[in-house]
Amino acid sequence: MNTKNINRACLDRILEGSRTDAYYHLGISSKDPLLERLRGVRAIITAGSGERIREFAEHWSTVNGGPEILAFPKEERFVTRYTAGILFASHGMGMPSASIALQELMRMLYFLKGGDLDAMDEVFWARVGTSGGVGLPGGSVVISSEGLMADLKPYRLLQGGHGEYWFDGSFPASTIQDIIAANADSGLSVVSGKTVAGNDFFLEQFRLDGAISFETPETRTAWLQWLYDNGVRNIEMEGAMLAGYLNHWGFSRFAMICATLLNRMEGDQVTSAPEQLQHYSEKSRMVLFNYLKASLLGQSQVHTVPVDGKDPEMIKQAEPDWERLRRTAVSALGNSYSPYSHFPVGAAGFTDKGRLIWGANVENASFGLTLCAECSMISHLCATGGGRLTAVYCVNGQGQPLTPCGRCRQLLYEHGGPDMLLMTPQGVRTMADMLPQPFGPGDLEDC
Ligand code: R2B
Ligand code: URA
Repeated sequence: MNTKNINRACLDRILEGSRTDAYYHLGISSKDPLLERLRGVRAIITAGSGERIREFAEHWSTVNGGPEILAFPKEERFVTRYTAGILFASHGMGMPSASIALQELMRMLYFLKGGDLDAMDEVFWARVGTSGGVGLPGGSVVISSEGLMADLKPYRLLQGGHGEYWFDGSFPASTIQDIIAANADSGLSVVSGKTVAGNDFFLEQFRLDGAISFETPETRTAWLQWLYDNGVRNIEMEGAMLAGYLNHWGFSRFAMICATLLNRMEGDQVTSAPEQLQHYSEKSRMVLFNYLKASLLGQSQVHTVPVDGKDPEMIKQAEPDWERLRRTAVSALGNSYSPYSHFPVGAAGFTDKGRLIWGANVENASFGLTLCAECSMISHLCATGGGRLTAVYCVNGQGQPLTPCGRCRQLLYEHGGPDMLLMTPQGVRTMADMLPQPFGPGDLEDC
């Protein structure tokens, strides 16, 4: 936690008892006996709508065998519930509303944990919401890697006459990975990408259908394309502030999980039937709950290293340095030649002799002759001494794992064989998993 950024001068007086804190918008104070029952809180889950908060609390209670759901008395602004270690709180729409809820929740957490920064840091935060997809159809689930404003700059506020306060909008990468891993076998379409938070649903989301509109179809399309090219995958209204404030205090585990209601590349109006929209939002809840079950209840349904008849412990011991591979693949992105797709890809691998090799995609004006990052990595392998590939990591422009295309699986198989490990969006897999019933060098042996 970032001690210097916490307003301890004020908050410690509440702990000492010389002041009572009024969490005015949540409708409760630090003297309320109800709060005593929240001291064991392990996660704070927020959503825009109060109705969703009620549903989340019901679901979480059911998952935990039906413990009591505690309700905060005031519901005029926000709806707040607590059950089985999780505080569920609504925040309304937009950053001005959500920042009020968040600041009161952060203050309350400090009070609940008696100012113990380690205990506070163990708490997981999430916002679960809806959004407009950027190049993604309705019903996708986006786990945000970064929250940015509509100009792709981080969240900022006026600093009384002296300039601006800037906030870091990044979401912790390890939490994103864990959420993706917890959903690996869920069948849900989960992607990670940057998220833009618009201050106005219409104007700062470049809609043409508002009561006021400054855009033309051309400026709207150009903005959305610019977002897409910069790795943005969805648009909502709170994420830049949320990540900014949680980073400011230095929390290590927080995330934003939003369902897309439409593909903004195809339109402005949300026209799907209410049942369809409900079904879309339900997906983001399921993604969150799979993670909560895995991380809080230890009900890990996935996140397994494939065994392939081997002792999983042996595989774990031989675990490659995935973080080093990831960093190398991310730095290879800088060598990508992708002027046509604007979709850089980096790849990195270890050989059986411990050599680290890498490559990036190389496009061609003919399009069809484009070389994937894995092709260039394998050329690198052969050109610099060869060897067998033991572990490979490919990343997209956001540094998230990317699954090799069919052709590249064949190339990787040739140089790594069935036991080569591959990092995928669903966790580590073997080549045998990724290319079942392969054709390989062995098939030519009898010829
Ligand atoms: C997503 O949906 C709401 C607007 O419809 C807003 O709160 C958001 O971030
Ligand atoms: N929420 C938003 O903020 N934007 C959309 O397009 C859809 C939901």
